[in-house]
Amino acid sequence: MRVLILGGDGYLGWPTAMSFAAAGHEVLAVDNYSRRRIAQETCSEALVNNPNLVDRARAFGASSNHRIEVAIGDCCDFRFLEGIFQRFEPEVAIHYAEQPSGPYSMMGFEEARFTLNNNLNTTFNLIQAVISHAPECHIIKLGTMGEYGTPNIDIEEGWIEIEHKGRKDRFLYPRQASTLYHTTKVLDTDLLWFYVRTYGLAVTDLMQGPVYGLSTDEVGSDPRLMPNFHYDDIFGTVVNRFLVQAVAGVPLTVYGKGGQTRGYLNIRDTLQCVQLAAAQPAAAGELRIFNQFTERLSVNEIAEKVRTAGKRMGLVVRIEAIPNPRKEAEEHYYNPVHSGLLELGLQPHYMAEEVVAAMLEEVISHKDAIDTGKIMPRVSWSG
Ligand code: USQ
Repeated sequence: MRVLILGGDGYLGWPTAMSFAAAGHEVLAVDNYSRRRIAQETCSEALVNNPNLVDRARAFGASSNHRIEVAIGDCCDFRFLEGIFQRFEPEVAIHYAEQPSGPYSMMGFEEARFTLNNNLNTTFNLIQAVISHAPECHIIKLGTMGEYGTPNIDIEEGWIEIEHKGRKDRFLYPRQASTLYHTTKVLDTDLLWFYVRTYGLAVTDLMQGPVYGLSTDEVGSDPRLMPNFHYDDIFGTVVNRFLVQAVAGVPLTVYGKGGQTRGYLNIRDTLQCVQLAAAQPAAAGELRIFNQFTERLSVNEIAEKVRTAGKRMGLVVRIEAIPNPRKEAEEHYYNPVHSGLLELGLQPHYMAEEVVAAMLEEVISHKDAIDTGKIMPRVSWSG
């Protein structure tokens, strides 16, 4: 397949590009480096200094013989994106080209405005490019489990059937996000659903939980091919942050009561899920939604897992609850369905002790690069 990856320089975009290229697909990765810019502006650089996208693609090509074509540009610029579609004629477009940080979106007016503009404009432009130039192209859109929030009822897989005054219909499951970033994903979903209904597009929306991990099969032992592994409060997801904190000897930063429960997945499983969705596409006129995670864990449970694995390796891991900088429920019901991707063939990698230990080993090999100044939360909207 001709696979277009928007946001191909990101934590997930880059490993996705390598995995599709390694599987024999023709890959074009597009990025405007906005995450690198924000990381520099907010002192949130990744643990390892990842080469730029052109250099990474060259390094991957030299070691694997698989080619990744690169285009640097902004998907908010419709003429640029349209040119990519005209030239490459993608059969599948995987959309990661969004500002992915909740905390960044809550920093202030400019950050909020950028997040809103960037995320909605890229989604809108992608839809328009597909309608105009590749109506058969399957859109795989990265959504987030955070769109649903933490309702006091079971979370269905995208849709819910409602019976009201004796009549029934099927609707998008209600969404109530807790950051502006997550809210932009809710708005994306509405945009996509409108265009699916109206123009018969084929769309898969992957409602992903927080991802963890530093490596994928294609990285091998070449640090230049590593995903951008962040441990700061802006881009670092909680598991990745705890791994670095454990290695640095800093107490694990549990926010508030630590009962916040989410659906987590290993970065290797993100790649599997996207590959499975691409190989078994949505039908024309279908908005297919999967809840993309493999296991439900609270922040306290994750902290315990890191402490236990660390102990086995001689690390003394302390856990210290700190005031929660976020406005979110700290004790809540959480029971999302997640059977769709398993039915497509997902083979989960769970967060077992040896998996956590292996990730700690990898972080230890980069211990000297840890900057403990990047660990404590700097953005708060808890009021
Ligand atoms: N948390 C802590 N301590 C920390 C960092 C986080 O207790 O040091 C808590 C947070 O308060 C939250 C939970 O851990 O309750 C998850 O936080 P996170 O930063 O790992 O994840 P989140 O901000 O929700 O966002 C991340 C990605 C985002 C993706 C989302 C999936 O940055 O792009 O959409 O995970 S989900 O959370 O399911 O919405």
